[in-house]
Amino acid sequence: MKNSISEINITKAKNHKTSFDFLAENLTNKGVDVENIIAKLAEFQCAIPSWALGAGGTRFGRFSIGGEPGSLEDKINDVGTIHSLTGCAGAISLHIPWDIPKDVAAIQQLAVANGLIFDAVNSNTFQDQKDQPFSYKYGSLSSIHKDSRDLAIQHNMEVVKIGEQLGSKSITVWLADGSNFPGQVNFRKALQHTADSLKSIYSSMPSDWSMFIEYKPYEPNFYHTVIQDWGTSFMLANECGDRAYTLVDLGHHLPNTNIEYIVSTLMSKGKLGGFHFNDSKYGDDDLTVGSIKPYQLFLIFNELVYGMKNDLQNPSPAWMIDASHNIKDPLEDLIQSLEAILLAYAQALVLDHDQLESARENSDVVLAQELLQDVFRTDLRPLIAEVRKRKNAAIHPIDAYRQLAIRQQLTGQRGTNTIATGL
Ligand SMILES: [Mn+2]
Repeated sequence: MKNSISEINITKAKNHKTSFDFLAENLTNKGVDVENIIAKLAEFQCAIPSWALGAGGTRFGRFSIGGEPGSLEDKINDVGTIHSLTGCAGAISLHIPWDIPKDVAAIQQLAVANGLIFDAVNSNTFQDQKDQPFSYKYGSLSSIHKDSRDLAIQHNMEVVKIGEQLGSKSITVWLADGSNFPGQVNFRKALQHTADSLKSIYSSMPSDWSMFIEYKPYEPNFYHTVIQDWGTSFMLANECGDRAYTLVDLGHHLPNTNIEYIVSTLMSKGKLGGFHFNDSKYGDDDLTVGSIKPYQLFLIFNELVYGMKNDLQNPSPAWMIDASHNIKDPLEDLIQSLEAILLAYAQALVLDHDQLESARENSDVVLAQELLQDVFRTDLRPLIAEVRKRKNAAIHPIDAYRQLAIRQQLTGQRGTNTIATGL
């Protein structure tokens, strides 16, 4: 595929050079170190979850698009394709039990051949599996029923074991636990059980592993969610220990929440461990990153970039796209998401944070806004394209994907009626 991408790049090279040279000169004139930014962008890698490669939509109907991955091997190959085109999707995040590797060595080999590593593994206690002895209907790690709690703890431990074999170093725990009606559960007991269960899982992890605790305000429970916000996650992470962190998922906030402020607070306390990208208009819509609120994404990246430079107590966050819906070709959707992420990251890198700080110190509100919006309204896409070109990825990945007729090829190989395993 690399050869075909290079051939397509040749046809785009002249136009790209004109736009990049123009942008690079303008940025240099403003005092921006373009090469330094290119180097930082080139290092950025974002994990693709194994459940995002089929036509998704977890809540409602699915419309097959043809050529969907029917096995974990297919999914790894699809992420490999995205990585070849974009140069920034060098990791896959597995969801257990949807994607349990049968032959670990073969799966590892396939990942290496695709230039991929295994990022955080994800447990699933939000649905019962076939023949499960105790149900999660009334909760898992928080359940009032000890048998269900123990089963959920055991499952998380098994997920860590599978991750260990693959070289993962972290587990993400997202709990659907909560209640649908007032009076259904005792808040205090549910929270205490959750804390105790998480501590059991945490203490069983290898010493170089981290735990990411995800929060979400509502859904699938609509009255109360045990880990409803960053504060609850932060508190539980602190109770577990140094290697437990909060995970921010962009869609897991009530409308208009100031997510960039949450990011800033968590990083300053050294507790932002993982980050899930998506976009939303109303709730946890899981839309393509940057499709609805690109300015918010830029403001969030400003805090991430500030934190990565200044909050040295915070580890480098584990990045993952957590989006899935049912009308786009998922590979094109993921390529669009990666472009939006890199663009917001580039904008945040180009922003002169020292100048912004001095505007703040002078309470020059107007200048602060000017600085932010000047960067946001500068078209930095040629910068991202240049990073890809230097990595022998596609200057324009969507164009290349279509020119190479990748979906048609996948449909030819896998058939028109395949349905991705998982969701
Ligand atoms: Mn998530």
